[in-house]
This record gives sequence, structure tokens and C-alpha cells, in this order.
Amino acid sequence: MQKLIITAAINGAEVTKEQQPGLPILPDEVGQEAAECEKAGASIIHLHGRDEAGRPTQDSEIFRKYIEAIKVKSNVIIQTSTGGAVGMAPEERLQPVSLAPEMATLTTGTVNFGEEVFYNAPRDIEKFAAYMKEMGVKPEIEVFDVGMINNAMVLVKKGLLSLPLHFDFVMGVPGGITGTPKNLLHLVESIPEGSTWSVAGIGRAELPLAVMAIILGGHVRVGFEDNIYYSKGVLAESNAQLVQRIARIAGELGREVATPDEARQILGISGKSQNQIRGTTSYGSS
Ligand code: KMH
Ligand code: ZN
Repeated sequence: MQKLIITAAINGAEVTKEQQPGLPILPDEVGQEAAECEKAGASIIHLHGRDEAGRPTQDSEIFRKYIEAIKVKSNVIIQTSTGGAVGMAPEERLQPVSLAPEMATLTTGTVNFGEEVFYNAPRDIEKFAAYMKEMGVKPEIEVFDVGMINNAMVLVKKGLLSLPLHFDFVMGVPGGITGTPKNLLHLVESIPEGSTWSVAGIGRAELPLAVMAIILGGHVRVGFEDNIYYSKGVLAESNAQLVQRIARIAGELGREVATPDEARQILGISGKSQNQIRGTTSYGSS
């Protein structure tokens, strides 16, 4: 079995400091949190942008500062979000890809998101995939429901995505697929052979689905974007605390945890393009 890749989704776009006082927002906080998550066993940091007031933003200047702060203290793979927050325009969402991070997310379909709609029109998904390809960025396919797997395969047929794909099953968003063991098995059985996958269980679905992934040979995402609690009614002290619990359980189940360089190897990331700051691109200047 492959070593376990743990992703820490440290800030997200929806959680507030009022809900979780440990939420990292400023570049120094993000850099420090990433380093602590790496120490606890994370090899990927999934990043959203926040302005100084904590509002979600996909401004590439904010991402540039985050990336610089992370690189000073750790060797983690930086995975920038292209989901941003519900309601953001596609052009805004795509901005951090101009920085050529090692990875970025790609949601391959539209899904209800609580009372709102996380809108991903086919033409926008194609644009996102094409831009990631141009920039040498490894996409992580965010799957909020099973049809999104088929949509990703359409992009493979069009030459916009290359096999093997890496999927992240986001399970338990109100409006998306429910976070049950049966649904996780169905998703795992629906992806092409040779793919890698992780699971991000939302709220109370986080821990049981993570344990299933450890046993099944998948990978795990935890962090404040998905779950602010350590246990029922008890806030987590930090993202690192959530990462450490997964690393400990994996150890007890006999699954070794991957370092960032081992995760690069598993995911087929060369490391060459990481965080290059490039000039003007078809989507704006960096
Ligand atoms: N904030 C959600 C609407 C991603 O990062 O790519 C979308 C999201 C997915 O978080
Ligand atoms: Zn996200």
C-alpha cells in the first residue's frame, strides 16, 4: 500500500475566526500553521485566500505572500484552491494558478452548497483545466457528487487532463454526496484504475471516512475548512492537532505517513514548477 498522504485544509473560505479562533489568516499565521501541520504529518497544504479582515479572496498577491511564508518554514506541497467562495467569478477563482503552485483544485461540476450553489459550468471547468495544463500545475479533482467523476473523464478525452488522475471526495456538504461508508466505496469503485484518491469528510463525517481511507489505501484531508471540532462540541486546538490524530491512527493501523517528497513521487509531481513566479499569462500577470 502507498504511504498515506495527509492534506491539511487549513483555512477554507467559509469558516470565521469567531467560529474557530485558531483559523490562520495572515501570511505569518499561515506559514506557521503549515509548518506545524508538516511536523504533525501533513504533506499537502490546501489553501484559500483571506484578506486582513478575514474575507475570502482569490487575489494572487495574497497567495504569493502565503506561499513565501510557507516556503520559509516547510517543504509541503502547496495546493491552491480554484473553488474560492461561492459566488466568485471564474476569473477571480483562477488567479492563484498564475503563480504556478505545484497543485490546484478543479471541481468538475455544479453542486448545491447549503442554501447556495457552487457553480461550475462546463466551459469554465475546461478553461481552468487548460490553464493548469499550460502552467504545469497538477490538478486535484474535487468530487462533491458522483457525476463529477464522469465529467473529469470527459476532460481526459478532450486532452485537458492526463491520467492518472488524483481525486478528492468531498463528502457531507449539504447538497452534495452524503458522507457514508457505502457512498465512499461507490466513489472509489467509480474512478479509473491507477487513480489516486483522498477523502475530505465534512464535520462529523471527517474521522470515520478518514479511517476508512487509511484502511482502503486512499489518502486523507482534514482541517478547519472541513471541520473545526476535535470531538462533539469541542473545538480543535489547531489544524495540526487534527493532522496528528490521523497520523497516529494510521501508525496504529500499520500505514506509514508520506513525507512531502514521498507525496510528490506518489502523485507524479516533479517539483520543478513549484511556486515559480511567472510573468504575464493568458489570465493576467503575476
Ligand atoms: N469553498 C467552496 C465553495 C476548492 O477549494 O476547490 C469550494 C471549495 C473547493 O472549497
Ligand atoms: Zn477548498
